[in-house]
Amino acid sequence: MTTMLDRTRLALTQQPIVDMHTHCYPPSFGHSGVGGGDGMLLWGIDQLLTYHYLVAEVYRVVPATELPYDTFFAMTTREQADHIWRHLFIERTPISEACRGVITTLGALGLDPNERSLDSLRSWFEARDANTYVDTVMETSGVESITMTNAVFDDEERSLWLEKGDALKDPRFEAVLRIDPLLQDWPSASAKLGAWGYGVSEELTPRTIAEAKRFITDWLTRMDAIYVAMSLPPGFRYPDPSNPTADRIIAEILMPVLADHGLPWAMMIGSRRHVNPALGQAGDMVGKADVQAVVNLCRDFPRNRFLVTMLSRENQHELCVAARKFGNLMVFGCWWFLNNPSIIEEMTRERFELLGTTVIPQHSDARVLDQLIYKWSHSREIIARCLATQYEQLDDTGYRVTDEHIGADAERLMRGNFRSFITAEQPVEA
Ligand code: RAT
Ligand code: ZN
Repeated sequence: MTTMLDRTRLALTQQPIVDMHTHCYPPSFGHSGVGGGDGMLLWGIDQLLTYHYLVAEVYRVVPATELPYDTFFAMTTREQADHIWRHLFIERTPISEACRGVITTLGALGLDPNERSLDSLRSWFEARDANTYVDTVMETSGVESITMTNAVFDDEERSLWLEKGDALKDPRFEAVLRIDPLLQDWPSASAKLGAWGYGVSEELTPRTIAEAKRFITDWLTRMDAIYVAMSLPPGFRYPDPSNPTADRIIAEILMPVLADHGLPWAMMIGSRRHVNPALGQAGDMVGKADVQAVVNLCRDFPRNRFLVTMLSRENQHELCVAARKFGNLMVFGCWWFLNNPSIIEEMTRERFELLGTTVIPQHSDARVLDQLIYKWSHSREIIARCLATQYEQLDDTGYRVTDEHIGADAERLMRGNFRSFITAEQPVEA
């Protein structure tokens, strides 16, 4: 007999996904090839193994007293991958989520999950062509559109856009203007804007405000960006009496420019950067943040829309309650340290119970293209289980849950809610 879970799983598997936040790029941004290189599209076994989540994990096994951080980071990508493979995959059982992800990915690509030789895996990846491989990964993962993170304050990325412009664009990928330094380090951000030809000074004069808006507009247009994103620390507050400059940047620059363009602001709140600076990208931490800041923004800026994810498990319930109060708030994803099955399950159930289907349950945050495969297959299964439970409970009341209901919900959750939120003319009234 076909169970509710079978029906839900089938609908979710058949539903193409819009992945609303990744760090993946099309081959036009240059690609790493197998074993390393300078391009921005990372793919293949060596990149999968040197993912910063796994760098953190290998330092649990071989501490810095045995392998100093700078020695590790001076090694080639291939040597780093050898080290991680040996300690996390050969000498131990790869049970962590990030380790299992590599195994899931290999299996889904038709490779042997029991393979112990990296050489033979490398040969398989070496035979792929990057451009065709993007299609292979999208088909295997069920992702129809990949949303990039386009950091304009990153010199490498900024020069690429200036040099190649439209030649970077690839219909499989959509751009997002990422501008963390604007709020996190205004003195240096304003100096950069000045150097890039905008009449911006550190003081928020009317001219600075107009020119900073022009900067954002120029880059939204250049990239065809579908929203603006920032990662924010746990201490982020709005209003923030200790940081009146940040309050003004939000109120006088960001909110008006986004309202004019009809685009949302994605806030990723709760990352405490560089608690162990020597670990590089792997050295960031989580901290509990302030949901009231989100509430204040949603209330004070009804013409704006906010896509919000928070990194601390402790913030999730309060964030769901906030979303019940404001139609211009869309909760998304199980971010970074929350992207683990036990927590995804808890958060997804909580969201379905409090918000029905008006959420974006997941984004992949993939940094390596191939990760789309495991991040989505692991999450899709959990979302299916959580959704099937809701349907079963409805079914128990005598309500008939049809395949049409299930298909429509799958569409909303995996694509439609995001698409309508980024294109909505006006926020839905609370
Ligand atoms: O999840 C990650 O890989 C983090 O390193 C961050 O990139 C985070 O997702 C972010 O976008 O800031
Ligand atoms: Zn990210």
